[in-house]
Amino acid sequence: MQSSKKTTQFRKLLASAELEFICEAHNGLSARIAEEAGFRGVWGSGLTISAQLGVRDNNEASWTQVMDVVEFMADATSVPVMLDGDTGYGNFNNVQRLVRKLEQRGVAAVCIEDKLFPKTNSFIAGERQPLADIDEFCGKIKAAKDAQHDDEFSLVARVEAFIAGRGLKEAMRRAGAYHDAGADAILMHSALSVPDEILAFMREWGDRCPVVIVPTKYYSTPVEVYREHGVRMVIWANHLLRSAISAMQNTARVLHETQSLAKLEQEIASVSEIFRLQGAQALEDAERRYLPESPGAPGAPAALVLAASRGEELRELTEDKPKAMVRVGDKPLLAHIAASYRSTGISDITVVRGYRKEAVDLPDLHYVDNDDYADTGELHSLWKGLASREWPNGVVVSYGDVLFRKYVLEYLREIGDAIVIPVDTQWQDSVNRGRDVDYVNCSLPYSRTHYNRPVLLRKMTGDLPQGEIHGEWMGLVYLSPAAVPAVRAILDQMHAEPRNRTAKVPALLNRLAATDHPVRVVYTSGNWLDVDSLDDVVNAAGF
Ligand code: SPV
Ligand code: MG
Repeated sequence: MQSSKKTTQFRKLLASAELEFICEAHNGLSARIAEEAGFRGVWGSGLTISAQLGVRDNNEASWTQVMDVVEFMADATSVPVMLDGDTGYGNFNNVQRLVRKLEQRGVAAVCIEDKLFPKTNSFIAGERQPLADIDEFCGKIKAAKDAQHDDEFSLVARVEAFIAGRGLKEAMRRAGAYHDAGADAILMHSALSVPDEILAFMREWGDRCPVVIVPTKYYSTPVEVYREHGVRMVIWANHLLRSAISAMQNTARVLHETQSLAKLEQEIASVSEIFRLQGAQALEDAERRYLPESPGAPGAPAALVLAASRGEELRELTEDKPKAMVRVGDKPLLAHIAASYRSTGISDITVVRGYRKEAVDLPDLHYVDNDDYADTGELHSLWKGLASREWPNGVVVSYGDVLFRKYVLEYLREIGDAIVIPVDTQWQDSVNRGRDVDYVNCSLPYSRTHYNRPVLLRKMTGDLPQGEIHGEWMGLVYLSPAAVPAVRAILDQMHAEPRNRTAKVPALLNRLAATDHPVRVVYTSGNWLDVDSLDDVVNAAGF
């Protein structure tokens, strides 16, 4: 349905054999939220559009200001929007211009009501609800229908007879006249807390043309009743704004009272959810398509990401793809890692893939395959990766399941040593998490006062006695241009020893430390995440 013109989509809703529901929205964001929830149409409510502008529902916002809002709503959605056009903002002439402008801005339908400009919201004081002259209003309807260029644009005529206390006879008289004047549907409104007026009208009206209702006041009636009486469309007319108001009032109050974000953070939408709703991912994709490939910062090292293993611990998530391609938030883990590299000017990124290698297909990355992934370890992938090409500017090696903040990369390169690893002093956090941890013992423990003394790796292993642990390796290694050939030579030696076939990267780092290749340690604190469990996948989305 979504592929047809919005005016056609709206027509189909009016003609549907089912009872259809459309939902209020008051700006682009709320319109998108309504569509995402599944609504096949959006109501551009006069009440809530004016309210979100901070003015009354009395035509205080000019019609062009309303038009600007409804244009954002139409742009933000692929389902049709019907604007609540109040009384049409003037006479027949103003209605004609309104219809043409709505068509130009992608709005599928307009509803106009038979009251006088400036109107008053239907739920405010019945005696202040003077009705329009029937013939004058019929002239507006005819003018609107004559003005539309697209045959499928819909005009809904809203009858306010019940709102003005004029009863069923007047409601019938008006609905009949508006139908004869060419309205595509009748919106019958009622301010009672029971649906009696609406149901009485439906019994008299039959199925002469589609009827739309707004059960704001008679909200407790089950929708089945409307279905049985032949109502075609229900408008939930103000509920997104009302829920937003409650949420905002609570947030503002708690923030003001507690001066703390701690409690709220869990309750409110994340910043990345805002980005998602704004369509940030589509822009990122477009940048890759339309912007020239970033040459990377001059002299920047390359990156080598080891992503050949499946990650069994993520169970069904890794049935058809390796861990590196599991979605975290809006994109695969590997895309987050590539973005971290690119943000520091590292754009030459090579990925060693193995398990389900065909699923590792992000653009603008280089690939090396470790087809022996099933019975080899990461050291084998590293050996293959380093052997695949030259690394004239050096290389940062990392894992396909480790997220890190970009400052860590900058830090590694700034040190100036040939081989540098980051070590997290917050290693206690990892105890009892039941995952593989690489504990590190160094030449000096972390010291706040001697933070710039060079520290070297002595030993890295998962079963270091607690008293010897100085930190946890973060899974990154920087190799300077000069270090690369030396490391490759050692990897060649290690590769020749069969027991190293399943070895991991710490085996190399221990070998380097034990031979004449100092491994410089930089102590850091947090700011990385090893995705080892389903919980980690969820946490990583907020990283
Ligand atoms: C609106 O949503 O602005 C409406 C419906 O016109 S009501 O507020 O019930 O009048
Ligand atoms: Mg209104």
